[in-house]
Amino acid sequence: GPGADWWRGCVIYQVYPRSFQDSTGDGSGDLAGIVRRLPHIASLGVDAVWLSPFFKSPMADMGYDVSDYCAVDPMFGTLADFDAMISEAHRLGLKIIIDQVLSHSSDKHPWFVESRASRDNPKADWYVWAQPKPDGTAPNNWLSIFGGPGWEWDSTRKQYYQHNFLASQPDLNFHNPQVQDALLETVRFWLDRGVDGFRLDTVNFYVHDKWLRDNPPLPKSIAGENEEPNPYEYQDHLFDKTRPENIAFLERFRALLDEYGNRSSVGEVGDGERSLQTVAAYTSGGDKLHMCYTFDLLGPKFSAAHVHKCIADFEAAVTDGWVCWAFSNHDVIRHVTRWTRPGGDPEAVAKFSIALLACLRGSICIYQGEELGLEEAEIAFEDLRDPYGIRFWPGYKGRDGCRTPMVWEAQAEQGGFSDGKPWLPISAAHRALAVDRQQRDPESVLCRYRAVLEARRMLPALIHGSIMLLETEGDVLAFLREEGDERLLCIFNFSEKAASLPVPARFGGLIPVPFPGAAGEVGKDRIILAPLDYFIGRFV
Ligand code: TEU
Repeated sequence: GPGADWWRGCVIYQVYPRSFQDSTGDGSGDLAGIVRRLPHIASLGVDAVWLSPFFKSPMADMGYDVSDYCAVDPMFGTLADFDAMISEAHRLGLKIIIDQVLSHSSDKHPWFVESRASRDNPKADWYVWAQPKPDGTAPNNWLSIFGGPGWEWDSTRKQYYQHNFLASQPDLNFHNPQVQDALLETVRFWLDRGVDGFRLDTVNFYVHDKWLRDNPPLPKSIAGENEEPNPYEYQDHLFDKTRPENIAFLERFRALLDEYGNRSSVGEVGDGERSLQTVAAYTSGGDKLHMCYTFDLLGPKFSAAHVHKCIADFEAAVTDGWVCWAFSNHDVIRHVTRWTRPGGDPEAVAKFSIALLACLRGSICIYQGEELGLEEAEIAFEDLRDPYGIRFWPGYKGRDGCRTPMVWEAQAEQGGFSDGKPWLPISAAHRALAVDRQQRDPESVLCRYRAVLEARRMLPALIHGSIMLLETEGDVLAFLREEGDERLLCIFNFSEKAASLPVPARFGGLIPVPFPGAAGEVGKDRIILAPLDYFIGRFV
């Protein structure tokens, strides 16, 4: 139907519901709070909102442990609040994308409660159960991403069950078609309520190795580098995720979405070095996912060479598929903190980053608070809520530093987020950057976000044009974005030093495009860029 391609090149705003706006004074954000703040989201000029989970949950992993896929957790409100949110979002021209955590459920989900009750109940095979080894130990060497073994002993069934994350997040058994059917029914439930799309959590973790084979031994090169090696590096039972069963489920999922029309999906693919092959397998052909994102730009690397490589690798690997780029989300250190060099200016990094993100080929996703240029918050151990951080502190401090509440009013005690005590403390540094203060300052990061996203909307070549990387010298990234007769040149100077590069003359005359914050200068035959400066030009 018309507008069915809205997701291609769209701008998504990620809301972490617990930390967006509290409307009840209990210190946790909720759906009614989101409704109140939708005008802020709309004012940014984004197309869609992705909501992290608000489903019924014991909150062991902050909602990524679902105990009822078709209910709103009372902490967040009711289904009526959800319906009100959808209609208000639609009235403001915003699509709603919800987060489906299908790979695992909570151990409090009735399916798991039934499954663990005996070895022969109707749902006995809905999770990944296995016999211990003869010596009583776990069936194989698989590990949990959140630390420790990937198996938990159950004293009733006298068997182990598998989990990739917490022991309270048992892995659903996708080899069982009934499990797939039941999960697709929950997807249908939300489609019927009018959601426009889905973010699929850990979409490459759905199907496990059905022979439960051991992972290969950890290579010395990895074991040597870290004291506590990242188990990702050797979770090979997870990693053959281009396997046919996973693809077949995604085809079923897509067929369901296509019954409705104008819906979209974005899969989270964390698959180490194989991520791009997985993205290609999941997004090609137009009959699986619409788009995926990887962790490529969610890490510490900030250089022209790194972004160049990410783009080049993506374009080479995924010829028929679509990416959604993000620099920050609820799992990683905020990018302004990751990317500001010692002695550097975080505000400059925030402004540079949004210009870069807006020029990339793909859809783009911004995470609540990044439009304020927020840095990672410091959290004391006593205040930690993330089980992953509690487990690995202080080597890894977890994800609470990027999950602290939004700041709306600089003068209000809790930044206007809540009348009660927020579930995570609000940093003083954040309060100084509150929305109301930045709103009044045309030079603020917030105003820059609005202006950059508006400029992107005015330049269709940035939304769906092709991309062609150019060779440069130094810490400078340059590429062309082309659509129809439009040919744009985008140049970003990542370095702390001024840079200059020759005007690529073979494309005709170059004139600067008025793009917010772009200050590069075209000389007679060179373009000159100050540190963290960028230039957008048009060949005529
Ligand atoms: O994240 C999957 C994932 O890869 C994370 O475990 C990631 O490695 C970690 O957060 C460190 O960056 C998804 C969700 O986004 C995350 O919040 C959940 O905890 C996880 O799945 C389990 O559902």
